[in-house]
Amino acid sequence: MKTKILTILRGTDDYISGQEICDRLGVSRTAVWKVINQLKEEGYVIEAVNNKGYRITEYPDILTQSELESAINIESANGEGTLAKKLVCRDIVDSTNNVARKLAEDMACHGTLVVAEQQTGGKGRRGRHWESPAGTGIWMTYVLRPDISPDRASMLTLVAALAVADGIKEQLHAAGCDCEFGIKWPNDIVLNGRKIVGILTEMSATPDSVNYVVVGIGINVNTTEFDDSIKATASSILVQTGLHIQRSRIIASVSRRFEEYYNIFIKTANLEGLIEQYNSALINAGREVRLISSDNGTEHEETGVAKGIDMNGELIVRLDDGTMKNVIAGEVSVRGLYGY
Ligand code: BTX
Repeated sequence: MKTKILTILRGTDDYISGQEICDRLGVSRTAVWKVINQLKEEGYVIEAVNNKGYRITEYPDILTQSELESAINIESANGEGTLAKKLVCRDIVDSTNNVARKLAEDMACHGTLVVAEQQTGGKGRRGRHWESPAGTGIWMTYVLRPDISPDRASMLTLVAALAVADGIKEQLHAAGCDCEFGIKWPNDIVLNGRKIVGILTEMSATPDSVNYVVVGIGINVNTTEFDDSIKATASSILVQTGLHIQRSRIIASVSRRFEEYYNIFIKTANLEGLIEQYNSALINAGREVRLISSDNGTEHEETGVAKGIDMNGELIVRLDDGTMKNVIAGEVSVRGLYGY
């Protein structure tokens, strides 16, 4: 009922009378009043004006079940058109990817989304650590059950990157911010040259089919302090733009975009239908890149200009000697010559 009342209230900037809420939900005035008080205790600022009704004027930046569900309901026509089909909200976990994997083993459905306020053992790629302090970031993992061959699954990371980039961009634009923001191939998301998002995809599969894929996404939203080890490269939306964007809104936008792009991807099990969009979000496109590969411990470096991705998600680079090269994610590290 809290989610339903919150959904009604956040669906309009106008006042809604207590009576209208009662009529729409078939509940008593006292029940509505109780929920309004609970919401105020959680930090919502709600104006109550005689003969007009209630209106929310300020939202707390919290990730409760009702806050997230109502934000998702408003964003995606009451839960249609979102990849966040079932929400699991936790306070502290080791890693949302670990929780999601456990739920997936227990048959959690496609579109289960695990969200936590804090991770004590946030994971990056190749065993690296992901800093996930309480209350300021988004640490979340989607459980997906795509009917594709396992060798296609890594492309889901690029689909997720596009959804995250576009979801955040939508919120930044709504707040009036037009900044240098986009994807650094294959799946880092960069704002003014700083890393603000990381994505870790893990899969359980047989040689022929995928049991499940978990896509873990970390977004530094309102974080202001970073460990010395990452200070030079990491940042947050707040630090880079000065804008304090509510985390639930970003989760709702990203989940809607992810559903849309996932459905396009799954038709062909490649990125054919998303190349244009991905390339327009790609900050490397048209810029110089350094390709660093390692051959038996010896580093090998080539430079060229990134052209964009192909339908398999490989980065097409025109090398300085004019030859074209397709770069496979994970095999070569790509660095910009213009900073991070
Ligand atoms: P990555 O291997 O690309 O990035 C990890 C590296 O990024 C670290 O070695 C460190 O240098 C730097 N780093 C660590 N924490 C942060 C941070 N908060 N912001 C920016 N840079 C940082 C990227 O791996 C994949 C990260 C996925 C994180 C999500 S959070 C939800 C889900 N659960 C989980 O355990 N992981 C994923």
